[in-house]
Amino acid sequence: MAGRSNVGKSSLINRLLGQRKLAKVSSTPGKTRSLNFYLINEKFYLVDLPGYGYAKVPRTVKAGWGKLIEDYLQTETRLIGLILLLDCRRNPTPEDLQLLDWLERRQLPVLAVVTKSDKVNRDLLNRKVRQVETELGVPAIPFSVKSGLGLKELAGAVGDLLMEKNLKI
Ligand SMILES: Nc1nc2c(ncn2[C@@H]2O[C@H](COP(=O)(O)OP(=O)(O)O)[C@@H](O)[C@H]2O)c(=O)[nH]1
Ligand SMILES: [Mg+2]
Repeated sequence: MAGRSNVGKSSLINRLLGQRKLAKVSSTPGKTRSLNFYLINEKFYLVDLPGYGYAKVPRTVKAGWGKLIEDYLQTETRLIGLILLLDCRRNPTPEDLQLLDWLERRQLPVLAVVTKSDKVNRDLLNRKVRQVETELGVPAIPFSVKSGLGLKELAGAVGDLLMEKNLKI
């Protein structure tokens, strides 16, 4: 799972796994600087990549994060896919596109999740989902931890991915 700081990644992980405080939800963006591995049912890891795009982080630290993520995405042989989170009120950033670039040669499935969908009306949301699909060339689903929108679809998509790898729990 990847996405810029404050996109709602920790909230989504907690909601997806049904645990209130597994991943730390912060009001201070840019806090998580490492990869967090969650072993699920002793079968597979959900990997929480460090957030990016937080303006106050020094350039050298930013470069370090980029390298960390690039290395992980390009060399982790057990990686089976990427879920990229995007805020429904923002446009995809160069960093978001960079992640897809790093993965391109590996031809792994990518799913975009449009977060905080409760913050905009349905029309805007639908337009955003289509915009993301067109700009990024990957399927996108709207999601909200508040309303639960997209939760079933996301769980289903992850389940399908695992099933393909015979990792179905
Ligand atoms: N309204 C709304 N707020 C959300 C949603 N998801 C996350 N947030 C809020 O966005 C902020 C950042 O969330 P967090 O999960 O820590 O983001 P992270 O930095 O990507 O891990 C917190 O204040 C969350 O409560 C959502 O679906 N709807
Ligand atoms: Mg977080």
